[in-house]
Amino acid sequence: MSLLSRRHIMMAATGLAAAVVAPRLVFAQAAAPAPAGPFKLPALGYPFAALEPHIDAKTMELHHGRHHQSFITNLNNLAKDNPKIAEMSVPDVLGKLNDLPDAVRTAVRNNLGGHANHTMFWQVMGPNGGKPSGEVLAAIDRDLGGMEKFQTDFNAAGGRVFGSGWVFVTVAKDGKLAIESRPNQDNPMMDGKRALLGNDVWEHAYYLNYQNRRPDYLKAWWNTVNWTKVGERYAAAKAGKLDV
Ligand code: MN3
Repeated sequence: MSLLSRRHIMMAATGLAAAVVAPRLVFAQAAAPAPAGPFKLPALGYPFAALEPHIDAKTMELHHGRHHQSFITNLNNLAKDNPKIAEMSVPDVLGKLNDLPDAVRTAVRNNLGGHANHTMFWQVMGPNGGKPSGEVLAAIDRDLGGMEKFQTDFNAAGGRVFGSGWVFVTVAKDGKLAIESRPNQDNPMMDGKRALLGNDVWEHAYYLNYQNRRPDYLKAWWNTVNWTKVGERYAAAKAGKLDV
């Protein structure tokens, strides 16, 4: 066989191999994105590594891209037969879970609660946190006994969550703050309140870096809090305009 014809056969074989492989690649690429739907994963707003060393990049990548994305995917599937969960505001759906059909109530509670909790979580963190000031600092002094007591009490409440859940600072309709924990993906909107800020104490939020040392994670987390954003959330909550 001449060199030329041998090359020809090899090229043909390569082409054949590419033709066989190509559809699988197309399939893999098409399968990866979330199914289309009204719910979208909110952008993180900062790089995965921005909160290091307090929260490592891998934890952030998995937490945002896998855990939060799974709530979005589930919500888009739920919305196919229950479009109202996307048409109504998040506080309206979570505040009236009893209005939902029995068959989907728990799934909406978990997945829309999870979506709301994580959307808030990404917002209240950031690389340039600053310090609390203005009205939110005054409210912390008034309702939570000042910053030092507030952080001590919040960490203690987060440590007491048994299993999976969240520790929040809630805002009532009159602007009053309180430290409250919730199990699973429950959110203060389910009780007509709003989360000013909150920390995720599910193990996936800290296990890669802190393993069983949840108290260390709770302490370090304060270094990630974006107080500018928390101040904005407090103003929005008082104005009745905090939707997530
Ligand atoms: Mn989480």
